[in-house]
Amino acid sequence: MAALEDLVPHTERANPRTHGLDTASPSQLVQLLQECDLEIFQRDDKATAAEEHMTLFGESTIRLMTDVAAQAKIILENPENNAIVLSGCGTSGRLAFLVAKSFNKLLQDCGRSPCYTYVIAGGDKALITSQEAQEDQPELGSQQLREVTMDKKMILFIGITCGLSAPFVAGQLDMCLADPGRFTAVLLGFNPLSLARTTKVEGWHSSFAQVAERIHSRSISTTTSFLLNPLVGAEALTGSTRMKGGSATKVVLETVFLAAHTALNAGVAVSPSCVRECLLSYEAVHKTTYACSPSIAELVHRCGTSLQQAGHLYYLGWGTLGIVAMIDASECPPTFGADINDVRAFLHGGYQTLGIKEGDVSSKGQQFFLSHEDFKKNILPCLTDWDTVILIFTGDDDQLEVRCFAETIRARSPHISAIVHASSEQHLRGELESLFATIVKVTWPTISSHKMDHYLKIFHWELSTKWILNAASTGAHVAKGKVLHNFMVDLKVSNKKLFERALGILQKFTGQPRKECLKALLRCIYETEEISEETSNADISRHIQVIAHKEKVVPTAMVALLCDCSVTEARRLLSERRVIRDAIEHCLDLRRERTPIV
Ligand code: S6P
Repeated sequence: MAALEDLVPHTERANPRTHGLDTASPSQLVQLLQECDLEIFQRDDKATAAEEHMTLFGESTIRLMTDVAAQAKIILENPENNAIVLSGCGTSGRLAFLVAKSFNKLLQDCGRSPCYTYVIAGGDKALITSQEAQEDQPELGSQQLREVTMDKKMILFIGITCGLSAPFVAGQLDMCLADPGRFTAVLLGFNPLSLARTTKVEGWHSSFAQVAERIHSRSISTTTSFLLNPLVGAEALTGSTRMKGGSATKVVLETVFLAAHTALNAGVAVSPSCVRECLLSYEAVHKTTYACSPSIAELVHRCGTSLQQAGHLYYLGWGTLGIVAMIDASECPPTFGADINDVRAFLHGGYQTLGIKEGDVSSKGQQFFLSHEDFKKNILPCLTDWDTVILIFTGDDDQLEVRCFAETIRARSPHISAIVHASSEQHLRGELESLFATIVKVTWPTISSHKMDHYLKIFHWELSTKWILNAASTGAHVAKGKVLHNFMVDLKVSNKKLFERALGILQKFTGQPRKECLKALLRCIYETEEISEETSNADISRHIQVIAHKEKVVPTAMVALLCDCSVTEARRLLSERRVIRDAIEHCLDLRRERTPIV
């Protein structure tokens, strides 16, 4: 019989390396993230059953990526009539957007028509703020796919769902499967097929696993369907697929499309060696980035101090690195239950640089203010000593402009840091460097002036920035006490996946059966001690709607279970400690005292 842990999807497993994440110092934390990120590039040497242990460098993965690139090449031969659609929810959708944007630019640079497009659950505003609930809606997914492909002849659709779980993507894949004459469907994720989500999608005909199974069986005999699901190891922060899942998504997609474009430009077939070489170059990014571990740890420390003192983190980025920063900031509310103002990103050129379908959406509210000018107008005048401002730029950006901006900020706050990417030939002016209290300077080997190499360089810098900012925002929330061991306990339960995760966390830390945990969770959601039969049996979507307006629901349920007390009492106990982790540790200690081990 399979052990219980074997039934948990890889993307939801606790990484054994990071059990002590919550008590790690900034440099230990960076070391742990370095080790976890390296797992993305693990080799197939421990492989037993081919499919169950497929890794990024595994032969079958490289073959699959080559095959998908060959399909992409076919589409790219006629970009006016065809389309490549990348789609996903949350981080997966944001990366779909970023990758589509980059490759459209590459096409335009080569004098061709752009043919990449993206779909993200929740629409363009989900690129900036989290809209997790739409992940649960398969019909919305297919409807949006229909809209962007209406007038297209042939479509390569890549549905990204790290956990092989998002119903939004299932709806789209189902639609592609129904029309193999037009659609080639690729499912990209990081779990084995056997661990795809099996729960039936509310109000729909199938589970995600059933759709994934159909993709897989069709992939055996045709080239209209592919299942691309290498394993990249568990996340450093349990379930936080924005981290490794997101990085691996970026690596896989960019490798596939770079291989396709290279073959197209050279008029040859896509080669597996091109795919392999590209993957190797991404592996080298890991080395180059983490060679800066001491300065990344300094940055993590500074960001942690800010959040501990109720200060804010402000990312000010240039070019696509600014978009990477925007993505990192947008993930903090759903991941850490953070306030939208805790971590904010501002982009040089604002909506013009972002280039989304809906254009400038800043009229939707203050959280959609995005440009450096918005920062100067709305944030700078109220900057405090507890805030940290991080400038993110490259040796290709205008150093004079960066310096002027840095000086303006410096006049208000000493806590200004920088993440800078430059080739070994590019030098930062001393007067610019001296403005930053902390600087993560990533130095890259000089590359050829070939167009493809230029794009690859930018992709590398983006990934490197992603790793550094993921470390900064995760480390800062760890310092704030949001994490217990390697579990985020104060998660915002905004969709079914997160509802399930919340139940798993309660079971793990309280040792109570699922039924009791569900009861406690419902008591906290509805703030009552008596849960009616009707509420117990209601669809999870109803509970999620109620949770949207509540704070600290999971920690409250955990305290109620650990201390065997009412919701009101649990809320009181939680409020006695400023840090959630301390409050829960205290309850765990109390319980140990009550039930000593004999
Ligand atoms: C995870 C992130 C989420 C996920 C989203 C999609 O750290 O906060 O927004 O990206 O839930 O997940 P998946 O498994 O479908 O890619």
